[in-house]
Amino acid sequence: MPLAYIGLGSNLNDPARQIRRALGVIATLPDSRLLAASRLYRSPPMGPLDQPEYINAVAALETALAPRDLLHALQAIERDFGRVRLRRWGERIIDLDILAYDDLCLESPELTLPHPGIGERAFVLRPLAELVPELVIPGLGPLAELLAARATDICEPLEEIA
Ligand code: A4P
Ligand code: MG
Repeated sequence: MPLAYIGLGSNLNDPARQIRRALGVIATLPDSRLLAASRLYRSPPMGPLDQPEYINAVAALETALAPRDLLHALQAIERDFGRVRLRRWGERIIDLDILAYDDLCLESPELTLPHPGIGERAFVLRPLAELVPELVIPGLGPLAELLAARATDICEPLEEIA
């Protein structure tokens, strides 16, 4: 089965709770199996600075859903959570992005794979590296190298493992 990585982000209405809830729903997607989820990470907002900090996580999902079907399933979850689009890169109750889907490289109006910007975002790279440190992102290169270039960006686990 294809393997997809899903990026989760939230900065409204108890973001940590929203991320955990969303992981619970992702685990129930048809023809799919949630293999792993990263810890929750906090980071300052990218984009407008007058918004709360974000909580992010990454999930690894084995799925028989085609990429567009997976996107639509994730968008349905966003709608169920009551997500309203306020402004670009603005606050949101939940954001579910397909970071990568197998080795697929795709550029269409609806879906770009890997997700654009993934290579510059510590809040994506760090949780992803927790799950698959050896990952090579199609078209971008080794995750470890991308992460090294972002070493000074603030993005820390909510709770360090004791
Ligand atoms: N789309 C294309 N490719 C994909 C993909 N691989 N996965 C299209 C998901 N969607 C994809 O997305 C807009 C359109 O992208 C969708 O209709 C889909 O067809 P959206 O989530 O509805 O809009 P958006 O999120 O407001 O826009 P954008 O530019 O995608 O925002 P980002 O890039 O998701 O950034 N700061 C921190 N610290 N942490 C964050 O998680 N997130 C954002 C949002 C801003 N700042 C942040 C964070
Ligand atoms: Mg999005």
